[in-house]
Amino acid sequence: MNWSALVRPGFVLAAISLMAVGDASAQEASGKPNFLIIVTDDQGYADLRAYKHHAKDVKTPNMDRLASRGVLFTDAYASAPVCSPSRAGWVTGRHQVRWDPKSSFNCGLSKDDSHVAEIMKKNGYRTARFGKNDYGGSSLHRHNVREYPLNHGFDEFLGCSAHGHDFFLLSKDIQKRTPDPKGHSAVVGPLMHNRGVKEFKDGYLTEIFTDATIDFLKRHRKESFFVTLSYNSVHHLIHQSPERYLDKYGVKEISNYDPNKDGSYAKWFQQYIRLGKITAEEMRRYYLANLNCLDDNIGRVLDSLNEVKLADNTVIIFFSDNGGAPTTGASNLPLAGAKFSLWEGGIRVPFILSRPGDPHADETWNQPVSTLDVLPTCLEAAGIRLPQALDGRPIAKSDESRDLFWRWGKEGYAVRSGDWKLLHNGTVSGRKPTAGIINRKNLTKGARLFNLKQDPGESRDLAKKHPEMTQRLRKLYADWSEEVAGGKQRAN
Ligand SMILES: [Ca+2]
Repeated sequence: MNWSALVRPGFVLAAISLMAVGDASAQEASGKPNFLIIVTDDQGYADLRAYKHHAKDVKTPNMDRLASRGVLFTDAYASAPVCSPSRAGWVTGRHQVRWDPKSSFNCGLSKDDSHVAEIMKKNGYRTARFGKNDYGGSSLHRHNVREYPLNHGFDEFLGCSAHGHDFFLLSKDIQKRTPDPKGHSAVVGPLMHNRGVKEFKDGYLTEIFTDATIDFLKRHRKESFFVTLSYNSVHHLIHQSPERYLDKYGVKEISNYDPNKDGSYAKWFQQYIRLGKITAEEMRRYYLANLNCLDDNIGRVLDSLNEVKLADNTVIIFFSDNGGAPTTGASNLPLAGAKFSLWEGGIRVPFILSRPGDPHADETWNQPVSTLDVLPTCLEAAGIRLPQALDGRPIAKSDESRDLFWRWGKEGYAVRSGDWKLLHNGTVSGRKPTAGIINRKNLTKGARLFNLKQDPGESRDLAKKHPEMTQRLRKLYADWSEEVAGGKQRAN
């Protein structure tokens, strides 16, 4: 398949329909590519080996394998620095502040915009989501809300709707015995499964989501499919990995939560999401163990695509929903900041676009792209007409011209235009961060201007040196704010 013409939908369809049909399944003959979207959780910018800037101690051979068959992006951004709004953005291709102007943890899905799964389903795709769903508080644990996958275009779902889930405790019994099984952002007990729930007496979430995905690929190999595989790895509780991974990284197993001696789950959970019981150095090892297991499981999915002979007709897009978190042991170096903030470390994420036969395979692109581009990129590759007024756009080479915007926290906002970034009221984590996180405590107040090309770590505020640029970016943000609030339309 020749993807060089991907910037033009008509050419894509022509290219796909001309491809050689080796293992002539009905699905391949239909000429539609399949889609597999792999979302990781809180993965650090330096925690992908394929990057030149990778952390020295990180190994991700399977993510690297994906990068080598696709394009790796150094300047890819999530639309928010935390899980829920970032996810609401990518699945609609619309910036989530359009329906959640205060930009909160609880944005939900837009009532007026189609979810990517709805569009895919309407166009004949078999759809499934495995893993973390998470559009914020008011939709958690409920089957009867628009935010539940089966109510917005997915045929199948196995996963959780919360920010996190215990990686091991997945039984009905533990749910019954825990005083607050849903009392925290992380939960214990069965997974949500289609219109009911499903318990697992043994098993590990990363492997369960992988197994479910592989099973789906095998069952639907003769149809066109759109699958999102949203791991909750490498989110807290980061210390929870299968023993063989802990052994490999030289850290000890910590006993699972036990309601008979640990009190509430929330209280137990809180002990492990900050440094204290676990040192910073140990936390990094736990993180690497968890990431290693994640990488192995991504490898299993890639192998299964080869096994069912669909690798040559499946577009894979891989990214993290936000930057590395301050206390999981993630590394965002050389960027500053972390999850929960609009410093680069909170919003710039690992991102791979892997298209079969892409002539740009194994290239690294430095142009700014957004997770809001995932939906339009998929639709264009499928030959589906794009909805009006998307904030994302199909990813194409040398598209340098766009401006990107973020809003978060008290009067917090950021704008990127070319190499310049304006950051207003950047915050830092109140918790002591691990070694891969730089906090710029002295630069948090007011408007700070950075040149990301010269200073990716946002250490030198140039606002006073370049007042005209500061003003230009302020104006861009003001215009954007007006537009997303329903005011004048602006060309994307
Ligand atoms: Ca996240």
